[in-house]
Amino acid sequence: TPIGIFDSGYGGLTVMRDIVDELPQYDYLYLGDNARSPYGSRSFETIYNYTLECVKYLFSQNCHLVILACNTASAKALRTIQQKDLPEIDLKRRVLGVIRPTAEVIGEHSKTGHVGVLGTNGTVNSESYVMEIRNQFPDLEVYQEACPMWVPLVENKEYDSKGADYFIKQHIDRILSQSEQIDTLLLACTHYPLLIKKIKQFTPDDITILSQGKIVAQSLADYLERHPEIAEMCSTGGNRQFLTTDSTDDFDEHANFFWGNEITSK
Ligand code: DGN
Repeated sequence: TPIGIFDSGYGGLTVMRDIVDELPQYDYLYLGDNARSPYGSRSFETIYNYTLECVKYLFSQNCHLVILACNTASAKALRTIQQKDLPEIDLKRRVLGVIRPTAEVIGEHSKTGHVGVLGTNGTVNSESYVMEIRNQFPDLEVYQEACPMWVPLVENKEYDSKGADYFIKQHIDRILSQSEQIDTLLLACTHYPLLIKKIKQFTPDDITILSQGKIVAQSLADYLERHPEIAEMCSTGGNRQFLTTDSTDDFDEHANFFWGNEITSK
């Protein structure tokens, strides 16, 4: 059975890229809910319902393990799905997100103990990162900034424009103004690594910028090692399949920017 990877749209492909690099042997089935994306500013109820529906779909396609490669879905829907829905659906199925693995290592990157989290409105308002990071590193100070303009900059291919300069500088300045001691900035959204060039341009050199793809991939590798019974269920053929809830032509046209190669979706 393939490992299911879910995202609200294209963004999860940046996470899947790193997962596939780390664990190329497995089969993967990606589902992008492009018809209803972006999730970033939607309500808790809506994000939860959409995410659950997509997770159930991946289960129906035979996935036993599903990764929510979307920060907004991980922030709003993961806990309820793990605690309430999975026991009702099938005790053997697993759904993992991207927030806990990132929270588990962020403290190792900071010397000052002051870290900044950049994400969508949904991710920031949920306070999920603040809670998860405090669980792992109780002494860490966590600052947050929602950057609602950054996803549209990427999706409209405006990442290299003057307009991008304005909005990227605005949010970097805002988060850094919360504390002079911040020495680590986490890009807690699937799209932000694609803005890395400009983010670096507006961030002082002594601040570490963390993307989460590699962190999530390493954490999944560790998880599969610790849970051989789940790893055994995941088929190893090196297949990658891509599904979208919207037009496959649009998906194929835009997805290569996130994936790095041509994609033919279904
Ligand atoms: N994939 C979303 C995230 O990581 O938060 C960003 C896109 C969106 O739905 N807003």
